[in-house]
Amino acid sequence: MNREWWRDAIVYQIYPRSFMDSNGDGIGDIPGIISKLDYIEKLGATCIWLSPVYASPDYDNGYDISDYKAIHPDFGTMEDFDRLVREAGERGIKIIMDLVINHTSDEHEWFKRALAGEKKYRDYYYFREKRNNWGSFFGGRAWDKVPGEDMYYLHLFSKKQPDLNWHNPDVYNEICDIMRFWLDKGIAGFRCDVINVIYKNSLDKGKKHIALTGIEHYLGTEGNHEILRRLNKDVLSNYDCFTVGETVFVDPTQANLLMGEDRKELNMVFGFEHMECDCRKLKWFKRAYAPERLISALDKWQRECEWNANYLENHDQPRSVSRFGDEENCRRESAQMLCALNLCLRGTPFIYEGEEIGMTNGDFKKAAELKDVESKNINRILRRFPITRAKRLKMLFRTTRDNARTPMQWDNTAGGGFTEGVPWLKLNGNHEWVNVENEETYPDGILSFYRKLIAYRKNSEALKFGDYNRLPSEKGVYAFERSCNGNKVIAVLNMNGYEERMPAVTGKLVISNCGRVLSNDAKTVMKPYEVMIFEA
Ligand code: ISL
Ligand code: CA
Repeated sequence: MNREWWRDAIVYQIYPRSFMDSNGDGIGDIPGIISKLDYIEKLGATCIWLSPVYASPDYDNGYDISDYKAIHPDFGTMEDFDRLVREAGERGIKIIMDLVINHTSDEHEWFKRALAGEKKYRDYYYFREKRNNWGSFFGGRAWDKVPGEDMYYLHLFSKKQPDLNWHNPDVYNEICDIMRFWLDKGIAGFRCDVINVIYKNSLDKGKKHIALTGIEHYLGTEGNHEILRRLNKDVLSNYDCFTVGETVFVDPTQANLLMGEDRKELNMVFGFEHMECDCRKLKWFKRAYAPERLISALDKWQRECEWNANYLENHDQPRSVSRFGDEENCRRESAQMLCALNLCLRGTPFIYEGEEIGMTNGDFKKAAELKDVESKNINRILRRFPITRAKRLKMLFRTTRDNARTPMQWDNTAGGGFTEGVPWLKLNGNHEWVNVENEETYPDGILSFYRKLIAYRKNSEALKFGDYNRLPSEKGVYAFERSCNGNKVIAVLNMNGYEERMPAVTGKLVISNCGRVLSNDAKTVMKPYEVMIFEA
C-alpha cells in the first residue's frame, strides 16, 4: 500500500450553513469558516471537507446545485473561496469539496433549457412519457410530471433534483470540466455524493423493495465503474488529490470494487453498514442500539477492506453521542470513547463539526421547526397513517437529518456564538453548557481529548498505518491492536453504558478517559464508556 498524504489526513467536515455566520443573517458562510481556521488547526485537522457551497435554491441545502462554478451568495464570493483555500493552505490544511453529479437542481440552466425544449439539454436528463415504479430516497415516487407536458422526469432524490443522464457523453464532458475548474483552484479532492448510483442500466420496472424499488437497475452498475475509471484517468490522476465516495448500500466486496488500489476508481468509500446498527436497513425501521452490532459491522469492514473512510457522524446522521453514547449521564465519557473509536481504527478519520465537543441531537418540539426536505416529505407521508401526533413527531425527531445540522455551538450567548442574528435552524438549548468556549476550560474535556488523541495519532506509525487485529473481550467491549514494524498500539473501549470486565492486555497505558492512573496496574473492571489506549 502506498502511503499517500490522504491516508494519514485528519478530515474535518464543515456544513457551511451551520458552522459560523460572519454577517448576522443567520446563515454560516465562508468568511465565518476563515475566522475559525485557527480553531481547526488547533484541533489538528489537516483537511476540510466542505459540504456544498455552490449556487443552489437550497431545496436540499446545496445538494441541489444550480451553478457548479459559482459560490452561493449566502456563503460569500469566489474571492472568499479563494482566500479560504489560501489561508487554509498556509496552515497546512487542504480542502476537499462535495461533488454532486447524480443530479442537478431543477433550476440549473441545463434543466431549464431542457424544459424550454432544447434537444441538446433534453438528453442531459431522463424524460419519459411513462413513469416506472421506482421509489425515491426521500420517500414517494422517483418520477414527477414535467409542468405543462404529458411527460415525466426521473429524480432519485427530491423532485427539485432531476437525475443526470450519464449515458450522454456531453454530461461526462461537462462534469470533467467542472472538476478541473475546482482542482485548478487548488482543492485537494472530492467527496462524491451518492456516487455508486449515477449510471442507470435501464429504466425497466423495478422489483418490489421496501423503500427503493428499482435499485437493481442502478446500484453499482458496470457502467458506473467505467465512468469512475474514466474520471480518474481523464481528470483526477492529473492532480495530487483524493476522492472519497459516498456509496449507499454497499458491502465490503462492492466497496473493494470501488476503491481497490488496482481499480483506479475512488480512493476510499463511506460504508453505511455500521450506521444500520440501530435500525433495519433504513433508519425509519428502528431497533434498539446494541454496541455489539456496531462493533461487528466495523470489525467486518476493517478486516475485509484494505482501507476505510472512518466516520460516526455527518450531516445526514444523528449525533453519535445521542445515538451510541449517553448524552444525559455520560456525555463526556461516551463522546471520548467514540472519539477513540474513530481515531484508532485503520483508515482515514472524518470528524463532523461539533462532534469534537460532544454536540447532541437537536431539541426540536414542533414539526415546523424542521427544515430538512426529507423530514418534510416523511411528515407528509406519515400524516396519512393512523398514528398519533406524538408518535409521528417522535419518529420525525429521531430520524431527521436536522439533528446534525443545528448551528455549531461556540459559546453560551443567545446565538451560540454562531450568529448575531436569528439562526436558520433552531440552535440547541444545551449550547448554554455544550460549547467550545466551555470545553476550552476543561483539560479533561471532550475537545482536549480530541486534540490529545489527534496529536498522539500523528506520531504513531501504528495508528496511522498499522494492521488491524481484533482481540477477545466481553460483549460490547471493543479491543483491537494496530501494529506496524514492531510498534503496537492497543485500544480497549467499553462501549457499554455499564461496567464490564477488562480484557487481558499488556502494555503501557498512554491515554485514558476515566481518571485511570497511567501505569500498568491490575485493571479488572472498566467503567461505562471507559477508553484505555496502550503501547506494547
Ligand atoms: O440520509 C439519508 C437518508 O436519511 C441517505 O439516504 C442519504 O439521502 C443518502 O446517503 C444520500 O445522501 C447524499 O445525497 C443526498 C443529500 O440530500 C445528502 O445530504 C447527501 O449526503 C442527495 O444529494
Ligand atoms: Ca452569513
